[in-house]
Amino acid sequence: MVDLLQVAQIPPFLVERLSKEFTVHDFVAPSDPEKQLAEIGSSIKGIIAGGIKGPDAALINRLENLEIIASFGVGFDATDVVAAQKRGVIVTNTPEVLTGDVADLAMTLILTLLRRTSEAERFLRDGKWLKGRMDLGTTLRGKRLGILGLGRIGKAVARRAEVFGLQICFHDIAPMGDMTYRSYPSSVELAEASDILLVTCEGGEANRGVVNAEVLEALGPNGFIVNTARGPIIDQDAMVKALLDERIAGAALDVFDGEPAVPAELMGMENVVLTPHIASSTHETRRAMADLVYDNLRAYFDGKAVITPVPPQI
Ligand code: 8YV
Repeated sequence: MVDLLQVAQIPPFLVERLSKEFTVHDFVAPSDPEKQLAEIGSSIKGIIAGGIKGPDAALINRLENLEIIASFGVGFDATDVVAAQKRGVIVTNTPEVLTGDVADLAMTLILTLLRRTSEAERFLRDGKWLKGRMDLGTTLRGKRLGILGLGRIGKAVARRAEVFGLQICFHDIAPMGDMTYRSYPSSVELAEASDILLVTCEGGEANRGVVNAEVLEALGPNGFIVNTARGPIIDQDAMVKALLDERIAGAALDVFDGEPAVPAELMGMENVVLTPHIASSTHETRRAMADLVYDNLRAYFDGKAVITPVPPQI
């Protein structure tokens, strides 16, 4: 059986399925990685990675017989794709199958943030309703939603958001051709034109800190920020500071820089909605993602073309 190295947590049912046809070596939290690699490193032909945890260049280059990295997630920033592709190692991800659920969560966060439903539930459970009414929320209708990164997920959110009466605008580095939504040439200009700034662009070094203090300043004291992409895209310290100083109105975040750790300051803020990276976490989507990881590996080791290769990054 072909040897695979599992470097990230994936659903147990996927490990079980793969284990029937491959030898899966658990390398998620190795107690002695050097020893384990000395024993099995040369036999490893495939890596199973995750969206948040993937192999770095050192591990990729250490595995001399590595041929494929199958990542459980659409974002592949955790894997050093350049190091892999330089060596001719194929990398696959799980696009499309999670788009709908991620877009649904983005809408959920926007609604929760503006209509204050998390806060409302805390208000009720804490018995505060018995003593008075809760403060008012903000309507979605007529508000401007600025989408930073109008890819598959950004477009899926835009379609949903239109139904709620939001006006869509965006900034993307890729040319968008006949797009009817208004485009802005920079993140700052997009933020200036937005009531809600939604981050749906790719993660990775190129986009680290794209939403910086200047962008948050442009969003302004009535502006909300929502992130379903990757934590490091937002300068987290700048965002916390902007929230503390009331220079932005609120935030809804499914991802964090350094997750699963979340800045303590955010925990106590009523105008902040926090979810533990659950955008693709439905039974149906996780099954579909798992099937795609399996199908990519099976296709590759059967000598066929993989289904969802990550495009060349070099
Ligand atoms: C997953 C994700 O939670 O697809 C992605 O890029 O971030 C999420 O769908 C993650 O990949 C699980 O490893």
